Amino acid sequence: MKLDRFVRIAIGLVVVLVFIIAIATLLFVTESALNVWDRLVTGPRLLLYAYVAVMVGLVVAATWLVFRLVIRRKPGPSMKPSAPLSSEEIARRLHDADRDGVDTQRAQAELRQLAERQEAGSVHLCFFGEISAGKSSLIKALVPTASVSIDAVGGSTVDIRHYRWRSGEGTQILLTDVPGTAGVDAELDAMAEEEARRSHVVLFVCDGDLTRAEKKSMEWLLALGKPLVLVLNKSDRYSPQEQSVLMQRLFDHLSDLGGEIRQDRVVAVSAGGQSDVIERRSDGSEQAARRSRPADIGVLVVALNKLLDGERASLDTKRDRAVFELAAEKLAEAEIQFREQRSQQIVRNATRKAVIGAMAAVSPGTDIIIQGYIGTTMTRELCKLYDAAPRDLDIEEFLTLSQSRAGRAVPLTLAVAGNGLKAFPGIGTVAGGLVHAVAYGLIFDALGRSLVQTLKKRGELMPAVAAQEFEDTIGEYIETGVEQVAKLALDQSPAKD
Ligand SMILES: Nc1nc2c(ncn2[C@@H]2O[C@H](COP(=O)(O)OP(=O)(O)OP(=O)(O)O)[C@@H](O)[C@H]2O)c(=O)[nH]1
Ligand SMILES: [Mg+2]
Repeated sequence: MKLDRFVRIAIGLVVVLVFIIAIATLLFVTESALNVWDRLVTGPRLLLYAYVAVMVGLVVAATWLVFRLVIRRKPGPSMKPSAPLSSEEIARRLHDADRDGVDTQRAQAELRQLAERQEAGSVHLCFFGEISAGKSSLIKALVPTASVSIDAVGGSTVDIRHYRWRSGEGTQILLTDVPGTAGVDAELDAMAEEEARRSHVVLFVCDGDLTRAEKKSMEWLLALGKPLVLVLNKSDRYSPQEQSVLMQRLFDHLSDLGGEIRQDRVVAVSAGGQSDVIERRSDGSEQAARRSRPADIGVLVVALNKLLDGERASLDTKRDRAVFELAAEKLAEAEIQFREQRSQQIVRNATRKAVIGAMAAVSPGTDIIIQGYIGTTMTRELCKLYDAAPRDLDIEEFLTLSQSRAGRAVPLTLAVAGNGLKAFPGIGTVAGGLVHAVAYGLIFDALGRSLVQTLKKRGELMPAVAAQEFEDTIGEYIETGVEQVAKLALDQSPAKD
């Protein structure tokens, strides 16, 4: 109780003292300021202006410094574009990526192909649908000379083929036959989806009510802004009543999924195709034969002519945008790959430097310090790679927090390092310095790899979150990294033989 009272009296005295100092300082500062001001207003004008200018300059400089240190810089708006991609925007992104060393070839190829198609000026229709819906048969019905592969067994089309067709109005049309989706090969599905995106109009071919997968594909295509005609093929298999019920259902699906509510966007046709029949001859013997079914695609031709007649310019704009988006996606994929490789390089570099530094130390201590040049440089480079713009304070805080986490893991790291080195034949008794160097490298390797994971997930450096990720994953990373780091240390070690 006595001590408590003593503490309170002491605090009271300190408060009084602080107040006295504050009042004295205020008086002193005010007096000096007024003195200076009096002298300035009575002195030459030029001196007054110069003085005020210097003061303003100092305030601006201090504000800028505080801003840089404390306020988080947000990544540029280019990260989340809301407006549709323009050709200038995609060209700018490609240029920047090229400059950074990203492999932009696949994205460039999309734009090159688009330019060629723009030049040719033809309208591009893509037949899209599940396997065996009758896409190839429809093309055959439109272009009888086309050599399309048609088979009763699903999956007869396994690549992309183009056929030329001239519409009633004389428009040059490129018909694209693509592999059917929902087969066993996901790569073929992706191929078909890409080709659909490159086209002006998609003819979504089905042969009955839509399956769940078909509805999903259609929703996705419509969300891309792709003009779409839903074609019910094989209508010869349905009675007129069945067909009208089916058509109503398809129309409802299309409008549910956001398609244009127009009667000529859903058509029922028979592409014909071929069927295998058993023919009975006059002598009573039987023989297998292949017969062509009659085709009836008149409504489709009318719908297409109407669609191409009215909307040519807007079709071009939509197609161009879809290809820009596709190119942007390919660029994004290339960027992810680039970041993956580059981040590994940065972490490997930092690890190597840490190992070399530890080996050069005259007497290795037991403490492992991750602040300092290597840690800061690695953190900054990784943040830059992932477009995170951390404050210097964040980097420092992250490293300080990670330091305490690493400290707790040191005994484990040293043990793992020692064991890891033993796995290399001919090392003999492992020297303490080498174990220490491997442990040091392992900490950097784990720190870098965990930071990459956080940056990938969050896109920014949040010190506490990143340090937590480091703590959660350090055990796993030192186990998986030990072989590589030990090898690296042995390569650097003069006593490796
Ligand atoms: N009854 C009937 N069968 C049809 C019609 N159109 C196509 N077929 C048959 O449907 C089967 C598949 O036709 P394809 O044209 O190969 O179908 P696809 O959509 O190109 O198939 P994949 O290329 O494998 O995805 C064949 O056996 C055709 O004969 C039609 O209008 N009526
Ligand atoms: Mg086919």
